[in-house]
Amino acid sequence: MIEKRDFYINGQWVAPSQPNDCQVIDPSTEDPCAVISLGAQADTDAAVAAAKAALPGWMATPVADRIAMVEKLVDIYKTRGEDLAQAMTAEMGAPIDMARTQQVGTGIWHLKNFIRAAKSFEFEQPLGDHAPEDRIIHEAVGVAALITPWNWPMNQITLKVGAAAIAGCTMVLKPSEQSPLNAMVFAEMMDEAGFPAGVFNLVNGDGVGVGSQLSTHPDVDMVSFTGSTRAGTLISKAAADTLKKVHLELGGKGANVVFADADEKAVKRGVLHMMNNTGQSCNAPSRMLVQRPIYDRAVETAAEVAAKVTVGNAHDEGRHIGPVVNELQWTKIQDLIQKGIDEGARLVAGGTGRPDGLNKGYYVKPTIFADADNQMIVAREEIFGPVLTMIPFDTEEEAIEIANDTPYGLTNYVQTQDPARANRMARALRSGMVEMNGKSRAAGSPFGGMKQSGNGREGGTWGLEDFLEVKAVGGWAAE
Ligand code: TXE
Repeated sequence: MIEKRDFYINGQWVAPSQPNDCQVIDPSTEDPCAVISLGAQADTDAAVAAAKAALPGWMATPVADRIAMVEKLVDIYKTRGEDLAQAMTAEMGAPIDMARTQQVGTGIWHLKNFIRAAKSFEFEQPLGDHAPEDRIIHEAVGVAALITPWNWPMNQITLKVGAAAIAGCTMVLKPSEQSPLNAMVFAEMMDEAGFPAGVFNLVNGDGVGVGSQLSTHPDVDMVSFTGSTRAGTLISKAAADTLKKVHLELGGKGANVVFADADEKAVKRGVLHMMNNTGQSCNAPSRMLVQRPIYDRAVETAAEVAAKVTVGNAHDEGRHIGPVVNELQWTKIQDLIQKGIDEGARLVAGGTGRPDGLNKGYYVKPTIFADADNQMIVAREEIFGPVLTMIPFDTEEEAIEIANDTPYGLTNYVQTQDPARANRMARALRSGMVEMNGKSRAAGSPFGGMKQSGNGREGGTWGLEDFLEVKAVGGWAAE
């Protein structure tokens, strides 16, 4: 079994201040695959102190040099893809082929987008022609705590580390205790890239320990968090006493609005999108709203597509979905599927229990509910598993009302071949992102939510700005 107890603090791998072992469980087998340590206050303090000490030097490093370090990181990343993929497959159950392509690929993509955005970003600019002596300076927020989840771990880590590093922030990363191994490979890459000691630190730990120690720490200037709305609320409260900046990327309950004139692949595409990463994506299109004239056919198609989605061990190559991350999530998903049945949604594929032949491992049946009402629990709660809820609608107005009737506002989807309607929908939907007709957003597009899906944006220029303060200078002398 892999033993990785050390933390990366001030440019070195150091032993934890006190023993506190934690097993990492492989969800494909339910067996432990590694042991790590959970940090204590002394470890958090040491990491924050290192980041604080490194801050002035890193802020004073020219932006071009900071960008060059991230470019070096990209080169190293390309050589460590297999290590990252194997780690994610073992600890969070991403099927190996999908881990190699999607999970690993997303990290390079984000880093490259930050490099491109930073090269054209004006870190200093005049206020305007009317005020030649006024200058706007964008400078680092300071010491940033980066708290990340397990579902798209390299995606979330690079979105935060790439932006923070180029912005001039120093940082302490606390990855999810469910998926610490890929983060430790990433720390090795940061070390190899040669970031100055203290710029990047990693302390493993859980939410109540290192997570809340970082959120309350007086020397942490900002927390950038991705995870549950529950933890996001706790972090906001914990950070309030020191008034640190809090950036939150939380859950979602996206609507995928399929109009009667949608292209013929729309339903199949929506089901497969929902099942990707075993449904463990905050932007999953988990409510499919279908216009009445094509509703019955859409339900049949969805059930057929779900029945063909194969489930299997994440270490096996090939196209299938893996287990969900852990027993807690498995049990939560089973409860929610049962609630859907109890509330009277029509189960047309899947259901409770493990798929046939998979008696060990956190496997869930690809599940489709039809004829749901938007007030049912399966239409309101983020299930975070391979479970799709289908809801019929008649008019465009009704679709907008149902889609927006949720506490979340992350991503919504629209399927129609009427361009005017597509654009009306894009304006009417209350979410940080809207994607139409199977087209995803381009490189550098901002990722983030409205309402209880959080605040701030990640990726590209917007992601960079989240780690920057805006300083207004009056009386700037001409040099
Ligand atoms: O998340 P947690 P969990 C949603 C999804 C899922 C649910 C629960 O609905 O079913 O959350 O997942 C750290 N202070 N998402 O329990 O607890 C924790 O250590 C500081 C959506 O695994 O939010 C980990 O690093 N930190 C989501 C991170 O928060 C705390 C991705 C995420 O764990 C903390 C994951 C605290 N009090 C789950 N409590 C998305 N937006 O993509 C926990 N943490």
